[in-house]
Amino acid sequence: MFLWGAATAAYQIEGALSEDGRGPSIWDDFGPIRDGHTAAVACDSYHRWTDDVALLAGLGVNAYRFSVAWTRIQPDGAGPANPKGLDHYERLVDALLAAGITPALTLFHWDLPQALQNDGGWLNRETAHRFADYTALVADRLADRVGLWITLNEPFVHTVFGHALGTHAPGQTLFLDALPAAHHQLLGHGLAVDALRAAGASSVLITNNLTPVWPASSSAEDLAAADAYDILHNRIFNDPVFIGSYPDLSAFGLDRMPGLRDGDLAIINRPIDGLGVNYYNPTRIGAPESPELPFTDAGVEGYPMTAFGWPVVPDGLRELLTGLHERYGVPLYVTENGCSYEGLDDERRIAYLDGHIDAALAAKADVRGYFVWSLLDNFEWAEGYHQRFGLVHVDFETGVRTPKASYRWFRERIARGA
Ligand code: IFM
Repeated sequence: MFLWGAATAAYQIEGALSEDGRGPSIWDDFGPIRDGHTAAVACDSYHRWTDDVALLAGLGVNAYRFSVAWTRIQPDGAGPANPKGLDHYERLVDALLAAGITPALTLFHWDLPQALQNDGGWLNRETAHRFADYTALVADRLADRVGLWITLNEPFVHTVFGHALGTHAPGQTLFLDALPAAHHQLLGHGLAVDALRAAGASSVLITNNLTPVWPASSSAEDLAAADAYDILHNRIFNDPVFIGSYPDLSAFGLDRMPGLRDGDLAIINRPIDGLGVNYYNPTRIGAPESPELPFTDAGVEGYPMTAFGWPVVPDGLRELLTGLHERYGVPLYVTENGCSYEGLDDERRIAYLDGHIDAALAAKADVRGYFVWSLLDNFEWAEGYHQRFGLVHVDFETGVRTPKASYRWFRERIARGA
């Protein structure tokens, strides 16, 4: 069955940051966030989750991708489960199943327990083991009902924005010294796969944020720079999972992946059931202009832009999925695709989604699902509430949800089938 879905993430929609024993996460006090916005209430989905399920049922999707907040399960990132946290997600899962919707559960969508950050966060190898412990707690309760498990969401973005550039929590500016955070997330992924299998989980994915990389020209310098960027953005996060090795990092002056120890790759390379692909736009790369990095972002021009300033290139999704199929040969799920635009009559979102769905279905690849980012307008990280990605408008003063034109369009598109 092809999965038609919508996606969200706990920190972006739930609010209720101090309720039912939830512990602090690295995002709770992070700043700066545009206009000082906070996720204290967000979409209030911790309280309004039945409204969300009703919206999903009305949309006609057969899958919902959401994430579990680690700090609701283990407030300090270790130790026994907080029953109220597990109960919350169990109620959600059961309500989805009752509505005929497959739960697609992401275990880590960036809201690391602050207590683990205090011990070094993902730069500390121990965090990978804590992640596996947390995974086991969730899987022991829900493995019999969750149809699709996603270990990590976008470890590239969490590494680069959170640890290299500091624009996301935990706000570190380590540049290439951030790479151990990538390796430890991937190690955590592999250990979590073992925990999921032990609990009887069936379908397990990792979700990566991926981009087709276009060289700015056919010069040798631009081609080499594009290759280096492809390694950093895409292959570091895919190759060890599906091939069992890291790509050559010599373009970054490294002879091996920082943090890598004997035996790690066998864990990271545990067999899984496919790759989750989050696609937003291609990247155009030219030769380096400074000695720090072996590439420069040359910008994609000549395409319409979303409100976020991201180029709209539907065919990039076909190119990406086809290339992933050729390199890895695994089932692919588009676990996020969408755009930020204002307004309830969101014709530009409809055009965006229509073009990207056609592109996904045209790929020469085994594509098994497509999830819109996002069901709801929500807390867009450092942008606060400024970027609206939802099929459903949320009034952040009142929590009132109003389906947009794109919601009605997506329902009809789903009914037409894959
Ligand atoms: O909102 C984010 C999401 O959390 C991860 N993928 C990209 C989305 C849009 O920026």
